[in-house]
Amino acid sequence: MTIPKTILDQFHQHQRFYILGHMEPDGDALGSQVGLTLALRDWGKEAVPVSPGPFVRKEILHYQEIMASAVPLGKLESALLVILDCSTQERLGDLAPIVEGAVSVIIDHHANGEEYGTHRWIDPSYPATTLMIQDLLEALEIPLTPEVARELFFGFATDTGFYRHLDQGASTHIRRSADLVKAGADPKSAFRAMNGGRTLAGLQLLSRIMGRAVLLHEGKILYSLEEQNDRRDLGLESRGYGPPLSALSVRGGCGTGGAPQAGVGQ
Ligand SMILES: [Mn+2]
Repeated sequence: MTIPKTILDQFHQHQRFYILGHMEPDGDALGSQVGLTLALRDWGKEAVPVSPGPFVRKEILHYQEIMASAVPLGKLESALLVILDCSTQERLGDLAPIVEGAVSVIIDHHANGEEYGTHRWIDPSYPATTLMIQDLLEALEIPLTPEVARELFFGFATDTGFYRHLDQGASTHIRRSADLVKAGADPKSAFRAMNGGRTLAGLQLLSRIMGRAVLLHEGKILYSLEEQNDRRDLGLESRGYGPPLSALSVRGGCGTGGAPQAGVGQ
């Protein structure tokens, strides 16, 4: 953990924070945003989580009501913009223009991002942005409450596919996740939040998609498609089946049986 001192100074120096994340938010973006927001409030600061949405993924729909959708421009002056899990300015969607002229801190674990913002802490060795927030809170000596721990664990769990995408080098990360459980996170509830709420129609959609799957290039690529009529036929509006990556892990393809990586750790 090497958090640039300039980043820590920004948190000490500001009183008002807007906590932003990428568009089409996932558990890591939202868990980081809400976890940091709650922790900053505990620390005596003003913090508002802001998301450009849209809220598509089933496991995060409940976040929509607690996220603001815009930053009031009159209040931007003297505030710090904290942008989490967002590798490019463009991924902020409608919120992207407010970065110009504001003081911002970018905290992200994507390796392939672009340089934007005022102060940057980018570290691809982290499997989730929530773990960076956990280290940040420790460096700022802000204690982990059960609420904050639950948010951070949720992001960690979604970005690691509930530990599935971690390898032998991950012992430190796993130990850090144990600290979250000790502070009040509940793995069983997080797993249920990630995977619960499936409908029969959602599974039938997945069944259609799997029925069309084809292996190419000696098993290195598995592709399938969803047809335009599928959702309408089944009366589905949102993506009710969850990311089918684990379902796409097959013998005879994809190297050691791991799922194709598209969409993992976004
Ligand atoms: Mn992430």
